[in-house]
Amino acid sequence: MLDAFTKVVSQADARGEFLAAGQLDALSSMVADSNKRIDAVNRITSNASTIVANAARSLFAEQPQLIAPGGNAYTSRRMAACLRDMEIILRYVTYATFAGDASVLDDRCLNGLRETYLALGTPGASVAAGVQKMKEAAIAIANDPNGVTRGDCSSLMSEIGGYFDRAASAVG
Ligand code: PEB
Repeated sequence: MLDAFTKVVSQADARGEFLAAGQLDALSSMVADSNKRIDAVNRITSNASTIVANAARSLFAEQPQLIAPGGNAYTSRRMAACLRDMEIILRYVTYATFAGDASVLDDRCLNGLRETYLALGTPGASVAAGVQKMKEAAIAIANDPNGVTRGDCSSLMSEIGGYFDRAASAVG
């Protein structure tokens, strides 16, 4: 598991080079903007159950076969597993956002997930659709200008969106 700092160090070390000025600049602007990052993580974290529940509700409205008898989220056991999976993915997205690096998401959540869903007979494309819904909801909450110091969060939001896209394309 790497963060934005250890990632740069490990890449430089692999090449036997000192840290480059451009890398230091990028990290120093990340530090300068770190309150935005922590606010975003905080907001997504404290709204996690709403984000998961609304995304799942909207997924089941669009794909009602999932909750019909024989569907992949039919029975409360499978429904619970589905909500839990969405929550796990969202949790790893918050870790990646905090770390500023996708490796924790890749290594501990997405690695092998497609194969797991194949083996379970769970439709990966539906999981991906659920992840996209969480992305919209999470970004709407994290990017809400009310109640925080206003600033430009566009690059942070696209970074966060990228972690959701990565999760969706790992299973979809
Ligand atoms: C991944 N999901 C399921 C299982 C595992 C995961 C390992 C099998 C074991 C179990 O049932 O608990 N676990 C999960 C994950 C990590 C992990 C992400 C990462 C670290 O350790 N069903 C649907 C939707 C979708 C869904 C499309 C969006 O209809 C999910 C939610 N996952 C789903 C379901 C099961 C499951 C298991 C229904 C149960 C499958 C079954 O037993 O039939």
